[in-house]
Amino acid sequence: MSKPVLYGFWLSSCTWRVRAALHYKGIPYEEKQVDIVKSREQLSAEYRSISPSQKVPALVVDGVTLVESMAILQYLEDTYPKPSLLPSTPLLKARMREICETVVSGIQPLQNVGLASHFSTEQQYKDFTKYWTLRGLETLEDLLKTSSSSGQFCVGDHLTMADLCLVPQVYNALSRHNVDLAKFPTVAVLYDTLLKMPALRDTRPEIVRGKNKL
Ligand SMILES: N[C@@H](CCC(=O)N[C@@H](CS)C(=O)NCC(=O)O)C(=O)O
Repeated sequence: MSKPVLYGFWLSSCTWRVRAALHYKGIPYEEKQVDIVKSREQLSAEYRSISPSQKVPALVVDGVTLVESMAILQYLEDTYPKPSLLPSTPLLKARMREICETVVSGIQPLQNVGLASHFSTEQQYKDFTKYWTLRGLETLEDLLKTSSSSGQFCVGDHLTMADLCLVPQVYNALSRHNVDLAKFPTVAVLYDTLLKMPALRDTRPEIVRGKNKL
């Protein structure tokens, strides 16, 4: 079977979730860059034939094309169960999904680059995206105070999908809005700790940019 091909963008938080899962599970893959910012390649007919939503990521794996980062993570979990990205108990799984949903539904779509052209000015877009980023971080701070018993992972005692959602979104908050993480101490500690883990450290945007000479 040929290597999975990840269609993504180096700076995309949704792509980073999948990249980190592939790395964590030790699955060799090739990443093809789809420039969603400058040349907006996601809007081409060619890319639409890969992803009907014209967004990244998409993963070609096992002879099929999968879209939606959380569906891809679950497929990888089901097909490569070790090491697992799921906690062991029903409660921890629910806690993990609380964190995932807060990021995946409550923050990322409200700061997506695809929204920019729907605002009259760039400042309006920035204010809107910053507002939802800060609200999301406030939510995450409170949720994580309860769910992160170890202080090292969002839930439980190993890496889960929640961590793969949290880190790229916080990275985004810092790089786009220069958010003061002192206001979110639990998030800040987790972010620093998790970003040292190879699955996240070695798949971060600047590494991908360097590899692809972007
Ligand atoms: N729910 C989707 C969201 C995908 C998404 O919004 N991707 C962004 C990058 S993180 C994108 O491709 N934006 C380009 C656009 O909307 O035109 C997922 O989790 O995969």
